[in-house]
Amino acid sequence: MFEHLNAQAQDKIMALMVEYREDPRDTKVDLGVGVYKDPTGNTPVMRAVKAAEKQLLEKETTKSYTALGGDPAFVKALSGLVLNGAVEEGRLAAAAQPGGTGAIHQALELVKMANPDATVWVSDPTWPNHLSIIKHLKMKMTPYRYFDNDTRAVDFSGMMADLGNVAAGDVVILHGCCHNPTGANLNMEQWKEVTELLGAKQALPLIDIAYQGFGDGLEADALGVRHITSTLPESLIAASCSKNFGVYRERTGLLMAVSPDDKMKAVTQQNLTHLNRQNFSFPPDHGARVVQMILDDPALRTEWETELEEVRNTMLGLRTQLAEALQARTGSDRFGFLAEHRGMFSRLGATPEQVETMKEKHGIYMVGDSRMNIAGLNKDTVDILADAIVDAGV
Ligand code: PLP
Ligand code: TYF
Repeated sequence: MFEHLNAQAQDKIMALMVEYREDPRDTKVDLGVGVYKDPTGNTPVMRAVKAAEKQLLEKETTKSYTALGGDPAFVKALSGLVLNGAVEEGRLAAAAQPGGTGAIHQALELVKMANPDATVWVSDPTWPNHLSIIKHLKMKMTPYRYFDNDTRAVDFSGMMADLGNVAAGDVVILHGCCHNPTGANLNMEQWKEVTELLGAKQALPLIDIAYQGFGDGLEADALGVRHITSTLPESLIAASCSKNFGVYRERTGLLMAVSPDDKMKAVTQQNLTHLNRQNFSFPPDHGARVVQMILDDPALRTEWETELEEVRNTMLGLRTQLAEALQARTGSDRFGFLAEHRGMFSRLGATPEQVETMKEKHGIYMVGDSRMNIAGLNKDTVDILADAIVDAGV
């Protein structure tokens, strides 16, 4: 039987993680996989998460099944964090998922059930897992222009021109904030134009929001998703708690589906629950419960928001420091985009050869497309990176 299986392409980001671990140099710098790291290089359990887990250990009286769509209190709390009332309850169906990835997968399965002919439009570039999930589900896919390699900002006119070709019933994946891998994001005016275009085309947005709170703040990062979901009759939102709660391995996420009215919401909800049942039955609960406890308890919530703000400001500080270090070394402002980008990532714009040089010669690990995880830096390694960037001739 298994001789009929084909070899599979490996996940390049995960492969880089292994390569980094095996590098014996103690000066090495990991800018690969997208996990937040504190200045000592540790990915901490957030203070509010620890506190909620302690409470849970004391108070939890059962580990019996929850509901197929996940714990309703979690669904309410997380949908509140993302949408904050932008969509009426009577239009919002939702089901908890194993991480943001689970939510994206389930969203696309739902689309396939509703419209097997749908083309899925993805930004060029996008998170590689979008591409592999679409391929796995045997769906049609078309990229739309997104990143201008020269300015390292969004190529908005290219994006709008390409999205002008979407057909009714197609799906357009948008990053809610903190675009992965580029770090270049839509402004509010641009969100409005995209919303109008998708509305006119009768296309369905699927908003992947995995970094709420990592860009400009919890509220600011959700303005795009709130605008699009409150304006269009239908939309899908895949939310992840992996990064902003630091619960990566707990697999905590939510798929939300906005329908035009309550009748359609009821059917959509049945389909979301149905998909959970087919794929894994009950979603994981531990991370979801911890997130719900934090969001619903004012003291825990304040503690979490405070730490998230520290995380965000640390990354912003590193961005400014790196842009300044490069300005000082090159005498040019061409790396100023690093301070403009938001979230964990920036695409530096180096060639694969330059990326290789930085790895081999300087022990700096970034993804082959020159995506850097800014959180992998600290005050001391910024200068090492700036020297390497100049030395590699970027
Ligand atoms: N979407 C994007 C763009 C991401 O970068 C991630 C990252 O980890 C996710 C979704 C979902 O992550 P997870 O499945 O760990 O929640
Ligand atoms: O892009 C990243 O680095 C994160 C983490 O298969 C990640 O989103 C990377 C690869 C993967 C799952 C998560």
